[in-house]
This record gives sequence, structure tokens and C-alpha cells, in this order.
Amino acid sequence: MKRRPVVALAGGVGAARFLRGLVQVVRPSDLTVIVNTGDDRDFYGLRVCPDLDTITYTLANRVRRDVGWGIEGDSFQTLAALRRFEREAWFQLGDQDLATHIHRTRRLQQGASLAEVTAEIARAFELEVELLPMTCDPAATAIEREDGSRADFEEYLVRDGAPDDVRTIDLSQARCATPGPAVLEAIQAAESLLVCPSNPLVSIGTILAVPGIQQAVDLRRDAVAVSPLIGGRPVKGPADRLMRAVQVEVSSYGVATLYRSFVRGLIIDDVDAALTERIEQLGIAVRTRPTLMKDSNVSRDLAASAMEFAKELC
Ligand code: FO1
Repeated sequence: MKRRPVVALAGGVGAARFLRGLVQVVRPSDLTVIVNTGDDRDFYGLRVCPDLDTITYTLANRVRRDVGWGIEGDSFQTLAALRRFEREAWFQLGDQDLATHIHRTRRLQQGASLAEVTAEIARAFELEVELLPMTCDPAATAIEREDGSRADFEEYLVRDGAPDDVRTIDLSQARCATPGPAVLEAIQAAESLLVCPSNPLVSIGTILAVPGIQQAVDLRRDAVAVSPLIGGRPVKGPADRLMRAVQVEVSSYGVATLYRSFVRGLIIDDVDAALTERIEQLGIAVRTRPTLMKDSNVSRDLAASAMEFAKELC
């Protein structure tokens, strides 16, 4: 199969907003996105892949605008009815969203791989972008808390509200997984390799934990990343709490230290310009831009900067 010139590593909402801009500056048929599956798990007997779905719905222009995940205008009647039986139905799956999970679950039960089902779902939403799960194997991220309890990622994030008491992030399942079909080939053949503004530990870090992927990106050492932190805070999600837990500075400099083996350029927010010199001392070139993607024009300009930067550095 012909490989595509632009490849991006991606998590959920932040990545999806960036990709919405990227498809305005590169042809969607030129883009492959390698997506984190560490958040995937079964809810109510159905296989749910939050990051794959968030990216699919966003690129199909169907995503809920208020929260950045789920389907705009979706209803929650099935979930409400389910609560008669399961009081603890804390993960909100809308009625239309459920159709995606029903299809995925059925196809996986029939023996299709996650890569095949992902391609089917992308086709059904008329995406021209190629979406590749980082792996088709189980790769659930687990969070160990100070009190010794363990939770999978969605339990930690959604059920428990992402408290600041994380002891360790356990990526051992991802470390035993095999890269999804075409993942390593896509990275090797890319003209430009981008890292979306996603959680560096549990989105990008999980992708890199899959054996072979870190080596493939390190071998190139020409990726351009967009930092997900602005003024030391994530726009969304628990990146600050998780970085603190693993003793990484909670700033775009901290992100740069995590990416230094494979990133040649890092885009940070204008408000973080004072970090430029420290990041450059790591051997990483820096551009400052507005990175808060409040509308699709900011996303497009940010993506255009990332593409220009990648071409300049290669
Ligand atoms: N996030 C929430 O905060 N609450 C939810 O109930 C929730 C449901 C949900 C359903 C489908 C889906 O694709 C995503 C969903 N998310 C929800 C988002 C998700 O928890 C996270 O944003 C990602 O896993 C982190 O990238």
C-alpha cells in the first residue's frame, strides 16, 4: 500500500482539534494518524476506543462542540434506561455513539482486528484520513494511586475525577503489545512526522511504549511536536498531575525533556516564550505560536506552522 507523506501521533481531544486544522493545510488523503488505544476498555459489554472515536467524530465534523468528545446533538436515552439496572453507569455513551461501539464489538467478536474495524468506522464517517490504532492488542493504561489502589485510565479520569494522588503510571500492557499493522512502515516512510498536542505520558507516552515505535521515531529524530501545556497547565485533562507524579517539570520544558530523543522542533505557546533558551539547550528548536485552539482558524494556523517547521528542519 502507498504510504502517506504526513504522519501524526495522537491522543484524544487536543489532538483532534489540531488535526481539524491539519486537514485544512494538507490533503486528508496524505495524512496517517497513529492513535493511542491505552484508554480503550469495555463499557456495558461494548468495546469503546475514546481517542479513535474522538478523532473520527471531529474529522467528520460530528463531534460535540462543548466537550470535544461524543456526537453533537446525541441523546442519552439508552444510558438513562441502563441506569435502571446499573446505577454505576458513569461513562456517558450517547445513543448514536453506541452504534459505533456495537459495530466495533460485533466485528471484533467476528474476528476482525481493531485496525480493520477502525478503517471501517472511518469509511462509514467518510474520512479520507487514515487512522491506525497504535496496536490491535490489549494495551490498557493503569494508574496506581498513593493508597495502593489501581484504576484503569477512564476510571481514574472520569469516575474518580483525576485526583492528584498518582504514584505510578503502568504502561506494562502497552510494553507487551505489537505495533498495529502499517504503524512502523508509516513512521519510516513519512516525509513529516508530527506529534499532536496530547498528554505526553498517557497518550504519546503510551504509543511510544509499544515495542518498536520509540525506536522508529528515535531513528529519524526529526519530529515536530506541539506542546499541550500553556503557562504550565494543560488545556484539558490531567497532564499536570501525571507529570508531577513522575517528577517531570510541569511546563513545555518538561514536555521537551520527555521528547528529546526524537523531536527536532517544539511549538510552544507565546506565553511560554521565556522557556525557549532552556529548550534549545536540549538540542530542540523552538517556535512560539498561539496554541489554544479555540476555533478552527487557530487550529489551521497552528497546523500550518507545524508543517512549515517540519519542512524547514528536514
Ligand atoms: N469524558 C468524560 O469526562 N466523561 C464521560 O462520560 C466521557 C464519555 C466518553 C464517551 C465516549 C468517548 O469517546 C469519550 C468519552 N469521554 C468522556 C472522553 C474521554 O474520557 C477522554 O477525553 C479521553 O479518553 C482522554 O483522551
